[in-house]
Amino acid sequence: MPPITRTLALTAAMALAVAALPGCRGKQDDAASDKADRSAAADDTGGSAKGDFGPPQGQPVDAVLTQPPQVPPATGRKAPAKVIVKLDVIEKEMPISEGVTYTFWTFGGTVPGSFIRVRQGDTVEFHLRNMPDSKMPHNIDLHGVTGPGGGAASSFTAPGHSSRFTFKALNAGLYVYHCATAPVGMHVANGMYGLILVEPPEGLPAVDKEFYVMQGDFYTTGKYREKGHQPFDMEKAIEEHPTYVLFNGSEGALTGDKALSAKTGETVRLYVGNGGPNLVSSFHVIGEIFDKVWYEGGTKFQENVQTTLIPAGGAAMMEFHMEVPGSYVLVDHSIFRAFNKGALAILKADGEERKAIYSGKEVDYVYLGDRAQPNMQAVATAAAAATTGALTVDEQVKAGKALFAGTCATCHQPEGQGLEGVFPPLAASDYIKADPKRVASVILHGLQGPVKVNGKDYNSLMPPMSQLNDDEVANIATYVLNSWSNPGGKVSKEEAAQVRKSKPANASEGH
Ligand code: HEC
Ligand SMILES: [Cu+2]
Repeated sequence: MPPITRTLALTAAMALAVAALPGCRGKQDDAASDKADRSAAADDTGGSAKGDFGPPQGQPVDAVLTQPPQVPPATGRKAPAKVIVKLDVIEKEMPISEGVTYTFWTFGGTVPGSFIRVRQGDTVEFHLRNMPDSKMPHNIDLHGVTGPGGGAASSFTAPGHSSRFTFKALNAGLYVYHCATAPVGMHVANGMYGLILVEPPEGLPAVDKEFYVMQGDFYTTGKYREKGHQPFDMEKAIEEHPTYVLFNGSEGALTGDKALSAKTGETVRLYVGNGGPNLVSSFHVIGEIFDKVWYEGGTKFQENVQTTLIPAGGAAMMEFHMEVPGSYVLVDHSIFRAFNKGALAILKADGEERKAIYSGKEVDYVYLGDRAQPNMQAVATAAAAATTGALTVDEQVKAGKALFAGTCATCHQPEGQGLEGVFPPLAASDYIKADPKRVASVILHGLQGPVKVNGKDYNSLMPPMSQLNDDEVANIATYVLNSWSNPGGKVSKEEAAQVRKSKPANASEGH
């Protein structure tokens, strides 16, 4: 028999055997069915039909809500309880990147919203309060709710009002919640999402560290990192062309001194959600392998996973044991999002080196980009000064230095010394000296073809860096001009904007 036919025949035989069971139960059949029941129980929780453990017992308890990246402690409960959740909707302006602000709509004042943790079988009394100074009505749809709209229909809340509804958490799992007020996409794009964990009755295995991370895509009228206040861009949102893709609602939310931290020898569990509104996340941690992934936030785990897919409006839990100290970079492996839209966070592990496991060096600027710097404060300071017209060369140089590390140093090296025969030096470059204006042009339009720098010939290609905004080009160019014995000078944001519109410089010009 060919394999497929044999499988079919077997399946048919099994179906017959199962169908025969209830009718004639001999001793042997009993044993067989017991075994079948037990193995079925092992890989089937019974879902919502088995999730009602009766009425709540004891006094009502207030849910512990935490701000990201914190996760509330395990409930530790062994019986169903009545749990009160009080969540406030707050519309507020917050940074989305250094020197860039955005009007977020939030659950609990943060993006993502407060983390909620309950136990399967709990009765949740949900209070949603919309702050009086809000401009919009809001509601909440919790994916962990069994019932039409997931709570949305019962929770429509005008500014200055509050609403209340109750649900029983029948299914264990990690669930997204979000606002579902029209236009739904806009409310979600403005940051209205978070996670609710419904623990299985026996709880989750204990780990050393738990973190709450949530991805979201954002749409601003200005370019990526264009400074100042940036309004929401509905057109870009509909086209699904995000300006930012972020973990925890702002660039740098989880880098520098806000990086997640752990120690070697510890087991880390991440609760990762994806608020969308549009993108699916290819979630990956550079330098780690997930020992376990509870894919889609469900009950079963897969082991030894590199990258896990998290749908918009979905979540996953993952666990790994930390062996080697250093920086681990959380990314959406749709990789332009990590390096050009902000989807990058850092988990820093402290501990003893373990050369037998990993002999290499710490992850460098190739992966960390400009996040290798402890922070990008200098960039924000420069941008703020630029808007008031008080920007000094010194501020530009500081900002440019931070940006250079993540954008140019890969090729031209951290001190601008270049790499002989491959990347020309920027330090004491006679090419720059011959015409300092060329720096901004080379940055924006790239350079190709033969070029002689300090007596050495190069014939290669520098890709245009037109993704940088005018501020960034001005600051990097000013930094280069004022470093390593170059002639000095200053490039303004306006000049950078002009160069962007002008035609590229020819590499061989002037030589
Ligand atoms: C991917 C590698 C790469 C990156 C990143 C890069 N460059 Fe270049 N750059 C080159 C190469 C290669 C050349 C020479 C091109 C040629 O042969 O025509 C060059 C040439 C130059 C030159 C003119 C020659 C000289 O040495 O004076 C300047 C100025 C320059 N780059 C500045 C920058 C700045 C500023 C940045 C960051 C915004 C940057 N480059 C990023 C590869 C790179
Ligand atoms: Cu809303």
